Amino acid sequence: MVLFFLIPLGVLAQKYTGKRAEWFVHDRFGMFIHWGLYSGAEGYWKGEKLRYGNDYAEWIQYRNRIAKEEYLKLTDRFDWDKINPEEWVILAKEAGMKYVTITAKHHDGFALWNSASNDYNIYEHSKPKRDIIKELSAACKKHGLKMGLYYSHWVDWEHPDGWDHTKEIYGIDQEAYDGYWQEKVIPQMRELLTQYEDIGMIWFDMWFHHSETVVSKEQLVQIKELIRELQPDCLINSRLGLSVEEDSDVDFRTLGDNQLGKNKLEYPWQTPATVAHSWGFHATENQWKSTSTLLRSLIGNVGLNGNFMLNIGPRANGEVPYEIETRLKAMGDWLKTNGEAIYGSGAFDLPNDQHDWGLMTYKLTGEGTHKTFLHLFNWPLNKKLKVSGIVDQPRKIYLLADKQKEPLNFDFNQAKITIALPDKPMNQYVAVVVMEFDDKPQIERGLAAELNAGGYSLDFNNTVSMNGETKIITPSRRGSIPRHINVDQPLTMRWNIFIDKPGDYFFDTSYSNQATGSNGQIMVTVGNDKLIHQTKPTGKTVGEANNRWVIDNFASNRMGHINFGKSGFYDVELKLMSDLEKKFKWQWLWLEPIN
Ligand code: H79
Repeated sequence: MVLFFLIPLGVLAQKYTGKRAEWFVHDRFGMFIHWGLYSGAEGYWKGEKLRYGNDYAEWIQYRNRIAKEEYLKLTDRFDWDKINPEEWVILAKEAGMKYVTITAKHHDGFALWNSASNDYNIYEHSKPKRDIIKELSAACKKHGLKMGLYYSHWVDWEHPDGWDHTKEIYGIDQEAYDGYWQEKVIPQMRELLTQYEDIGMIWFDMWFHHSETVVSKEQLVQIKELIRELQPDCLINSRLGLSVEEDSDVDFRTLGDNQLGKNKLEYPWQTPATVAHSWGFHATENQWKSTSTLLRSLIGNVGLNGNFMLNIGPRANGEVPYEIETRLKAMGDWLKTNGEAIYGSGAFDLPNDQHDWGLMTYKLTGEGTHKTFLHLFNWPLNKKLKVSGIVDQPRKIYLLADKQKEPLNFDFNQAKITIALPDKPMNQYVAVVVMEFDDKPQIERGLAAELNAGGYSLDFNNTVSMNGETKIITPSRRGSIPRHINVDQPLTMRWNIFIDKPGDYFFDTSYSNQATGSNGQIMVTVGNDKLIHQTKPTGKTVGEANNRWVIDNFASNRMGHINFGKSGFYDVELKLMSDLEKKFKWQWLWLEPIN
């Protein structure tokens, strides 16, 4: 008898997902493993540290110009009896990760499996003979995780005709490169795709489009077709050297190393990330990110429809550094309680970073419930949580960590939901508040959110319109000169705000005026009310002592106050006008109720 189980996976928020990538988009979180001969060097060679500020330990052979024969001697440092890939898989599972991608062959060209086509592999050089890919594949199967394989196709420092960056000096022959391709890359890909059952993804690592490299489009198409022939469901990432836009066989886009998402995308994408800096184990690694930083990266990516693949660099005895293990386990604990906000969740319609209390994710469940997840990185001092921009009333609000789903009291007013929070969050790192809706919650676009402690910060980030051509000057001198605009022509900006509590609000504005008297005018208009401010000199300030670090001061100035007679949407208009000769620089507008 065959039993069918219907598992509600949730209807994904993300559009344009190819069938193949559905599991990937749903699962959101995976493990990356960098492990190979370099793990035995630990970032040092003959007493010398790796020769490059970008301290990637897996690059030691290239950076420190190590000859192949000497590099291979690193096998002596491996504890072959102790290494157990199943432990990595168990850790991934404990961390709430759903797949494991290992460096089957990194740039050094050394294969972690019994490769019949090339004897520069672990099986030939370990004692007892080990086939790490086979062992990892079995462990993944046993524990229900998918296995992905990193394969360095472009760079190979072992094969005389593979690419290494020195060939920019000495030249490379296209025909010879194709020799490498046909005698190493293609046969090894074939082995990987046929010897180890289902492969979830092949993760390529060429961080340039092929047109900027020695690799030809034909060579990439050859690989791609081989994958599609042997494992039609296997995912391919964009570091193959082709973009998702130009080739629908490329299943997801890989951003730069440790590059987090900025914008919501409608196709699958991913950030490969490290817990510290290096990918391979490095003896003097010291840039450990905190657990909450890692969680914020995961949540932030999911809130933009992205994925997160977090790396471990085990040692030559197989051990995972304690700093990594503890963080991964803490993330897993958090996901045990809050996984619903990550797995099968994606971007909500409001900008992900609209609120100062944290980030949002969203899902439509299999039962037809719409859930918005509010991820709070700090429990608000006033025990209130303000959500701006949702114009439908939630049917229920509760803490995701609360098994009883005890409803939280809230106030709904047109475009503002104010939630009464309990005294303490129910878990560490990040607390998740769930808002449930019967229908997809509608939103008010372009609303400048009220800050959680009260007040509205209005600037170029949340303006709905800005007329007049101007350039936003990015922060300089280590941020001591903040982001601003030069008012060298009249400018008008507008914001859309929602006033929940009617009453008197004061308006402050920040600018820099380096003249001796007034050098312009700032005008705010709300309906029939106007505030006019003549700029005052703001003087200068100093960044650090004894550094000749003099900065134009940006100072907050009171403009006056305006009465908002009733609750509702308001249009705030700002006009900036400098005097002909002496121009001022403008930064922001702030309004806050007068208690
Ligand atoms: O396998 C790992 C690395 O060995 C390999 N890809 C990851 C997954 C890799 N090595 N180099 N690169 C990727 C590209 C490096 C780009 C860099 Fe930068 C330019 C590193 C430093 C400058 C941009 C800025 C990326 C990091 C900082």
